[in-house]
Amino acid sequence: MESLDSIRADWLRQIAAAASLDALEQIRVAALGRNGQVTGLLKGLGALAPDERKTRGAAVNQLKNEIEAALSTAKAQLDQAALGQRLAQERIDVTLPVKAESDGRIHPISQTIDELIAIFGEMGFTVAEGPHIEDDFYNFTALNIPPEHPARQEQDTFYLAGPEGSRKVLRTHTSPVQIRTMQAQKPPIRIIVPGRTFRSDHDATHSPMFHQVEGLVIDKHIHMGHLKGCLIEFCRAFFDIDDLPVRFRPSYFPFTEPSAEVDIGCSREGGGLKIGAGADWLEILGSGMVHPKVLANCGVDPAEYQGFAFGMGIERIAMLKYGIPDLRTFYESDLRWLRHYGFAALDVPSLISGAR
Ligand code: 2NL
Repeated sequence: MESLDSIRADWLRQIAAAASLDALEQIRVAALGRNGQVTGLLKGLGALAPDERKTRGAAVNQLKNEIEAALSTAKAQLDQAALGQRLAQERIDVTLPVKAESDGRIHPISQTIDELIAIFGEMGFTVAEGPHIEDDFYNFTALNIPPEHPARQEQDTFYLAGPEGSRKVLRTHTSPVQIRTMQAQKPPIRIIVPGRTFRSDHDATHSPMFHQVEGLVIDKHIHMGHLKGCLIEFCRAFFDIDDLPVRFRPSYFPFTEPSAEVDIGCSREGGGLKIGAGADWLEILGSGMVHPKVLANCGVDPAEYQGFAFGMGIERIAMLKYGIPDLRTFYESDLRWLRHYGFAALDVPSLISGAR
């Protein structure tokens, strides 16, 4: 009978030499399969005398175990090698620049929001977001907007049926997010809230869905000087004009006191609009010191904290900065328009390359 040692040496040599998973599988079948050599040895044990069967059986089983272990080690090595080869072949460099001929464009609304985040981010603001469907309390009541205020009328606000006979609204401004932030966080607070807003209004200069950004700063000693410095800085950074004239004009909002509209210098000579020079003024945003009632409505003590807030329409400032003449084109998904007014993927706003 062939010695088990030479059988072992033969299989281990074959296993070590196997160059593929297929070759390894063939070896396994030839050794341990139904008609394999080692299986045959195990079957032959039955014909032996009891004493011999015991010693020979232990030796054959050990041979079987050694071959199984060698097969499994060899399989793991071949698997590893196959994976390494695939990884080497399929390697992609995710840091390579986007192909110049790519047709994709960043929508001017997205680009403008990214610019706002870059500018206010430099000043220490973070971005907050919240739901589009709101309660009366967050959209109106907390903001000191009285029940008879025109904004609460059906023709201005989209009302929805809520659960159990309650009433919901599509937010008409992003202020509810600031209300939620004041309820949830202790000052100091410094946030901007860009997002979609909804009003029941549709004509050449109004869309039922549009975008706003609002800002909120709350701390112990915040005053009108902080409001003015912050918003002058913003206007100059956004329009990329260092000496852009900025004017604060008294105004009224139920949620701020005092309130101020912010205008930038421009010229309308010759029919066109030129930002940054001339004798005319252009309204850019609304602002004010947060009304003490609004602070109290959110659980912030107005005797301890003060703050300022501001808000502006994103479509409007995008149209002014990028010379887009018609509001309605923002939402038409016209690819020719997007190729003209859109931005390349790598045109990332930063204050080093300019916010454009
Ligand atoms: C505009 C004017 C403004 C605010 C928004 C605000 C929010 C809270 C408290 C106080 Cl939670 N104020 N927001 C303040 C002043 C003006 O927006 O013309 N928006 C398009």
